[in-house]
Amino acid sequence: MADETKHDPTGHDPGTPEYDHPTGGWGSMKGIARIFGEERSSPLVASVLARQNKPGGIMCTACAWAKPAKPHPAEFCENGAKATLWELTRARATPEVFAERTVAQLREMHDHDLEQLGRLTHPMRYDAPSDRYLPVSWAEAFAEIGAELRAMEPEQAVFYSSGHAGLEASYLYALFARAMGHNNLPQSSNMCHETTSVNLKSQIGVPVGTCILEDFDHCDAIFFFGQNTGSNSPRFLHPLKDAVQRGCRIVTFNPVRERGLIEFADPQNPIQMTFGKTTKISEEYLQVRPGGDVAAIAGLIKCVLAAEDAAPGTVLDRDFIDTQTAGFEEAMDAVRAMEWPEIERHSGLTREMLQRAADIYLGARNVIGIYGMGLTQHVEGWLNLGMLVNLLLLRGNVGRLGAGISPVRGHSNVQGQRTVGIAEKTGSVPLDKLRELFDIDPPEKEGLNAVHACEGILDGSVRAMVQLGGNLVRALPDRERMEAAWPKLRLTVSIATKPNRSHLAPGEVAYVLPCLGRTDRDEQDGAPQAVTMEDSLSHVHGSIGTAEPPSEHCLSELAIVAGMAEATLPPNPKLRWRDWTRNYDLVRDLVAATYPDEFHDFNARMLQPGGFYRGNAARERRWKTDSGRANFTTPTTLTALGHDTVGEDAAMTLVTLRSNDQFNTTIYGFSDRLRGLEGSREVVLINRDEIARLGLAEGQPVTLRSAIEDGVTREVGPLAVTAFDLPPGCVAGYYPELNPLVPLSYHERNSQTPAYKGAPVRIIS
Ligand SMILES: Nc1nc2c(c(=O)[nH]1)N[C@H]1C(S)=C(S)[C@@H](COP(=O)(O)OP(=O)(O)OC[C@H]3O[C@@H](n4cnc5c(=O)[nH]c(N)nc54)[C@H](O)[C@@H]3O)O[C@H]1N2
Ligand SMILES: Nc1nc2c(c(=O)[nH]1)N[C@H]1C(S)=C(S)[C@@H](COP(=O)(O)OP(=O)(O)OC[C@H]3O[C@@H](n4cnc5c(=O)[nH]c(N)nc54)[C@H](O)[C@@H]3O)O[C@H]1N2
Ligand SMILES: [Mo]
Repeated sequence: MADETKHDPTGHDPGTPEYDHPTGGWGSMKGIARIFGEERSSPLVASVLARQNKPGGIMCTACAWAKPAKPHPAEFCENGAKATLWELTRARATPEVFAERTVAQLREMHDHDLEQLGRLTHPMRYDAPSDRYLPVSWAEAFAEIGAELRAMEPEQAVFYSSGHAGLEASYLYALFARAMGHNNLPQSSNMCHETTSVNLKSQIGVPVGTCILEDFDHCDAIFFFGQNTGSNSPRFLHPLKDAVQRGCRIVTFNPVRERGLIEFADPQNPIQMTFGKTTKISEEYLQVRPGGDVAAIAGLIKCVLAAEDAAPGTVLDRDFIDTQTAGFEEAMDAVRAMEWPEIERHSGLTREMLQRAADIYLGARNVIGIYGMGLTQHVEGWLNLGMLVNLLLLRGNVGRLGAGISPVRGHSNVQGQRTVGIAEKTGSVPLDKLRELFDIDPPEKEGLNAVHACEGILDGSVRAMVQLGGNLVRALPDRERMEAAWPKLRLTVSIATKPNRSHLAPGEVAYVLPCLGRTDRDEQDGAPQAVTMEDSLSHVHGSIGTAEPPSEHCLSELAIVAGMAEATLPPNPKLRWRDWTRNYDLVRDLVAATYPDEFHDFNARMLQPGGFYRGNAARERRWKTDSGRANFTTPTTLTALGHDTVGEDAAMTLVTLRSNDQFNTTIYGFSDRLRGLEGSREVVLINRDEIARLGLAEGQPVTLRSAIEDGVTREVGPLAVTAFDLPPGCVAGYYPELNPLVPLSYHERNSQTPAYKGAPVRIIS
């Protein structure tokens, strides 16, 4: 089925991509300037950007990369600036804008144009007879949402959050769910790093990475798997560049040659900017096949074991292995049993390439392993992580300065929301504390994650979906099935800054509630309020918005959560929603009372330069695992894919990518500058030899069809065949356009993270 939101503003034929310029540099400045022009941002922009990611300033609304204690003069990147400008637009999606269009007409608009309507200004309620959103008062909205939620069983409601909202609103949102009687608190990380939260926990006892910024000053080598720094966490390029300049060696595994990991021109460095001098980032860039990291790391481990066999007692950290780990022998036996031809076939890399990479590992005293969606969004994602942890454990590269594992998180507060209780699993939530603090009876039963919530929407057992940020209808797998099921929900509520696709699949009772963004001034009782977030490296920062709010009717996320909670729950003198809304310090006191080890003196510490560190047990070699040690993982297969790719008739592996011009489902524009792809997102990228092998021609329109046969036909097209430097056997294209091709059932084994990087598809010409 063709995507109804096709959009090619320039009519440009994507052709063959060529981009050989470094990341950063003047190109990134132009990217910012274009959004600046287009977005009609307010004149405040310059002052807001100047405060971005500085102590006491505004923490970036885009990614979760760390905020250093000593920031650069401009501590923001191209994409962080775009996110800020997107939020500071002067365009307004007013009731008049909604009055001019039916929801059916809005559905004809491209996602890019939909968000371009601007900031939401009024609470809106869907009116089915006119097929329009009409303005309502906050009092009416809260009263009806409360009545609807009270009328259903608590477990029929799902409270989703995208990782934007601050720790204060998030803490109250989770409290609201538990006071109501459910743990249905799925989060964007269910589609993202849930693989990390679940599997790192069982492997090394923590659900997050072990590194802090200081480690990047002391590492000798970095092994980089499936994370596109140049587009998705560009500020991380600074410590990477500094590390390289001090002699650290970087090895990258990625099917795509991502510019940011090849070379970098520092926009903060006038000499690099003026003379075009750049820093080469990766010493070895290995174009692994999608899902081939298991085999690639198996190859590295075999090389390490061979080195130890050749010089016993000199290579492995035996003391560490013997005293701190479990499962070494069994895991290593399984790796030794793997044959090189199989390793080469699955990884797409030669033994020589892997030996060169292993030599870098062996030559380094301190090694950091970095990863992103390239490892997590696979059926056997647990094994991707398990193999990376195995590699690191062999030489004691976890829990000491300059070494460790570092997942690069997505949304700016995605990690923190989990920390303060947004969790469908109650294991790490101090329910007793909640009982004691609030006289409530929080349920112990595990709630629904994103995939389970979708199953509930499909089978009718879920009746309400509240979204604190985000755009689930676009972000989820199996989009066509989910979009069709959404309107059967009794209640849909979206707390959002801008209109998006999820608003166009209204439930029987549907509200879109406009909230303040992080850049906006948030005053309560005449006093400016701060909100807080936790970065990828577990540091917590305060953020204070200063921009004029888009309308007097926008409420803060915290006020909206509190308003809904008050309207839903029976009166309870310990649930002081109104007081908490007036003063966020009180909410931080609650967070501190609930999590005293990590958040003591929260109010006093939140504006500390560089943020305050929440600590990490694995970093101190305290292993909170079942075995009480760091666990080696025994590999059971050589690929992270859930399907086979051998044989003439084998399905292709679909990798869904983010462009450099989007933040998740928010499409800023149509330039994927760093990959040399311009003009259209309706493309399927294929290796040139594969195009010939399959008898296709460049530019030819084709349809992709899912190769999972479960009675559902999943197709997207037409997509223009575009030659691109990729390993054989795979195709790539853009998220979210290709989401209909990923079945809901095709997910990581332990965490149900959708396998967005490894779904099997066929090309239909
Ligand atoms: N500008 C911008 N910044 C963002 C976002 C955004 O959309 N735009 N999104 C935010 C969010 S929520 C997240 S989670 C992060 C996502 O950031 P990343 O983790 O970088 O996620 P992706 O861009 O989806 O894919 C990462 C890389 O994985 C590679 N890859 C695909 N399959 C494989 C594989 O099997 N093995 C290996 N080794 N590599 C593979 C791809 O080529 C790609 O370079 O970024 C955050 N930051
Ligand atoms: N095929 C494929 N699908 C994927 C992925 C992939 O790599 N491939 N990646 C997955 C990943 S990693 C993630 S995290 C999810 C993302 O899924 P989501 O987090 O659900 O989606 P976003 O696109 O980040 O949400 C964008 C919307 O958030 C709202 N918004 C923006 N700022 C704010 C704010 O400050 N407050 C509030 N309340 N609302 C705000 C705006 O209305 C905007 O339209 O997508 C997943 N889907
Ligand atoms: Mo994400």
